[in-house]
Amino acid sequence: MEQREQWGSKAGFIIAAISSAVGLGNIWRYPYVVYENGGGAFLIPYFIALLTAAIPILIMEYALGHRSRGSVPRTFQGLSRRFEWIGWWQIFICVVIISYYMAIIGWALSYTYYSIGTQWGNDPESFFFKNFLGMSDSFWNFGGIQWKVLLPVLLAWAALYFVLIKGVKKGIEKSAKILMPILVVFMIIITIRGVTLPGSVEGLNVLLTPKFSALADPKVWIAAYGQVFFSLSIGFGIMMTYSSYLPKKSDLSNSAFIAGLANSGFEFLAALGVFGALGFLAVQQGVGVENVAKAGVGLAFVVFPNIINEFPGLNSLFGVCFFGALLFAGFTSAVSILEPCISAVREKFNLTRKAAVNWVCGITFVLSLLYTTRGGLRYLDTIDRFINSYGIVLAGLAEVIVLAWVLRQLDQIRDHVNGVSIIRIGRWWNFVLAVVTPIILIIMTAFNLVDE
Ligand code: LEU
Repeated sequence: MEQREQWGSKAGFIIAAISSAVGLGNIWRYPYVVYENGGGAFLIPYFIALLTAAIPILIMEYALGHRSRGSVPRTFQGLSRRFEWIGWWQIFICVVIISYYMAIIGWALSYTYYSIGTQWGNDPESFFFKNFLGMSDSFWNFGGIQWKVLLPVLLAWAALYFVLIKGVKKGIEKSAKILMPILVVFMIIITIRGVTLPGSVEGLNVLLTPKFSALADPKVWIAAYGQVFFSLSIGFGIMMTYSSYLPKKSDLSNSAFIAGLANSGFEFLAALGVFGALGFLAVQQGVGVENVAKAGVGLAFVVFPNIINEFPGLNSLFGVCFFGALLFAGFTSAVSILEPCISAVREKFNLTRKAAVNWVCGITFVLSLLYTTRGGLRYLDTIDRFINSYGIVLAGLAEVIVLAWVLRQLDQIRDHVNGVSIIRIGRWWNFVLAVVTPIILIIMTAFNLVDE
């Protein structure tokens, strides 16, 4: 058995953790989820979810991984044999997510290229659905593989494989250190340009005006928790796996606060840029923001090309920044989605890293082909909603309940965190995890199920 890998430095771990958190969720997913859940109404549940669940769970996952120094199933098995299945459930979620995540990365790669000279033409909507995805009008006519989608997806897979095979320090950490600074520059350009476009205020109003009535809707709450979990990469083993590669003496709570706040900062910056740009488009077309932002999963690939077409200058440059940001953010997150699977398979079957990477990439690659078919977008939409509203939220809930109530481990975990961290965690953390998070999640999930 090879030796367990480690990060090169503490900064390397934090950059890798942030690069996992900042992903398609921040740029592609957040704006349309905000939009579908009442615009500004979403912000209140979002911040409540962040403070009452996401950051406390992140601290817990860092501690679990750091303490066990093993894969996710092994971590749960180490707590109690009865709960190894929670680890495998989380691995399953990673497998489901990566298969569609790679499709979107493939789209982003193509669109970075199409941005040069705005190759989508005057009708980006039919370009995206008909020309690029090759979808037919009839719902049941799913058809076969769409080559235009498959090719960029293949390229993205090749790059991903290259990084993963190189290992934790030379692959994951190094790629994050190269791509994150570029991403930061792209994001700053998008945000500044987005909020300074004429009409941007209209879009920012939609984002920032709270609607308290929406707080009564369980769907909005579940969407907020789902988004926060997805965006911070918690509830499905990623952060646990990343922290399992930390050296023994490593600050945990501080890292969790940095990663959590950096991710939300990014998400918010991206949202300002995106909504500013939506306001601009609405004003250009003389309609309300709600009329331009209705594209759901396709928002980034339909509405953004429209925005770029209307741009007062440097269209191609803005396009490359936007889709390039999507591409790089997505790529470093894709790396992190596969690492828990690699680590789990490697330990379970006693494989070398190379063999584990081959198996995991091979299987998930084949699954991802589903989304390169002509019906890919439809599958993607359904699976993304389902895995977020139930898969991730329920996995997070199961984790919290088992640790807080069944195994009663919270005090030990908190001691572990406080033993290595500068910022000490108080008893509020136990209360939030044992009481607040489960109550909100159970009630909201029950209402949501009844609703559906
Ligand atoms: N946190 C990532 C994102 O926001 C997703 C996760 C599945 C790695 O896109």
